[in-house]
Amino acid sequence: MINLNKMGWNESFNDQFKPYKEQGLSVGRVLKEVRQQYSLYTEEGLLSGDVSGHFHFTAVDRSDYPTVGDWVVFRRCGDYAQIEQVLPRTSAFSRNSSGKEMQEQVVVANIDYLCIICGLDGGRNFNLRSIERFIAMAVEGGARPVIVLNKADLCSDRELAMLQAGSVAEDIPIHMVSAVTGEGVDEFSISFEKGSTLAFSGQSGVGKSSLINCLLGRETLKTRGLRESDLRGRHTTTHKELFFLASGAMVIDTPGMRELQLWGSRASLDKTYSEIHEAAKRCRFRDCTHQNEPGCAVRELLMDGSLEVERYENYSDMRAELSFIESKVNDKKRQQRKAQEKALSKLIRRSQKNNKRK
Ligand SMILES: Nc1nc2c(ncn2[C@@H]2O[C@H](COP(=O)(O)OP(=O)(O)O)[C@@H](O)[C@H]2O)c(=O)[nH]1
Ligand SMILES: [Mg+2]
Ligand SMILES: [Zn+2]
Repeated sequence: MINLNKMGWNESFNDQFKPYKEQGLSVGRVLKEVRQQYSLYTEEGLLSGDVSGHFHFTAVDRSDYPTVGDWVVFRRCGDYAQIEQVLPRTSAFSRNSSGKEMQEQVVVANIDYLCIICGLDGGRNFNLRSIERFIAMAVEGGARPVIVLNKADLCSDRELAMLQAGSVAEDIPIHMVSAVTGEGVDEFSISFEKGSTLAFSGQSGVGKSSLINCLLGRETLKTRGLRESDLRGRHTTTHKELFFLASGAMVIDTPGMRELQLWGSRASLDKTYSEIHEAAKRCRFRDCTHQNEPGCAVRELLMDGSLEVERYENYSDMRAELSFIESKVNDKKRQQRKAQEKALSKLIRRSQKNNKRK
């Protein structure tokens, strides 16, 4: 029997699972997902499976479906797992799905740390504004952000890189590593507790898969050579997958994304931009957008130079994006509520008619 605790199983998952256990169902963690086919790690080893017909029927949103990192309840049919439930997530890293419709896409679930991987190869793989977006999404989803500056071997001024990274991230750990020379990788790996789950995120080409290979000490993941012309790595990771590290932690590789499409609410910016959040309390208007209102304390920070213009602009852009998402999500909820009310009143009318007939 495999001990689930090594995979991050805990008391609270156990409590959630109890009623299902009594019905003779089993539980496992999703290690891999390829087109809705799931690999599960269970007490009895690896199983593959997919969601049951009942699951499809009751799922409302894409985010209801299992994703890598999820704990799922399943019915065992021989060597096959029929997934019936996703246990409530303790955290999630989500983005806005790339489709037309605004929808939450849960990239990975139940992660303790979101590692924001950057590449110090002099290109656009080290971008403070992009780091800010990832930090906001880590906070939004309930994971602790960690900054990883990879390709240290290519960096001519490490001190400067550390300073720059530190400027966007108070109190966030920063690691300087190289997946090629292996330096910094051990220190990085031992900084996470046994049984904790990390997710690697960041643009494609920053070295996520290389770093995981380095951590695993073998060539498990495919990586590909750089195109000399633009320093960008080619996109080779096509699915998410969870790996076990010798240190006892787990790490999930994710396909890179050119730009992180935000998901969540404006509140997720408060921790990322704590100095703006603090100043905003002193703005004259409570709903100040910090654009051109009189008595705006945030713009005062800008004027006296204590808030960088780029940082402020990134904040404003993200705030606008998140406001838009919030309003769309509210619209959707309102529509759903309306539909429910309509169905309910129809039901009531019908029963009143029936009563009259009696
Ligand atoms: N010089 C150097 N190259 C690296 C390092 N890490 C990754 N690379 C290279 O960067 C490219 C992209 O790496 P990959 O792991 O596929 O990036 P991913 O898209 O984030 O998974 C590959 O050519 C790697 O060999 C590093 O620490 N130093
Ligand atoms: Mg990759
Ligand atoms: Zn203001």
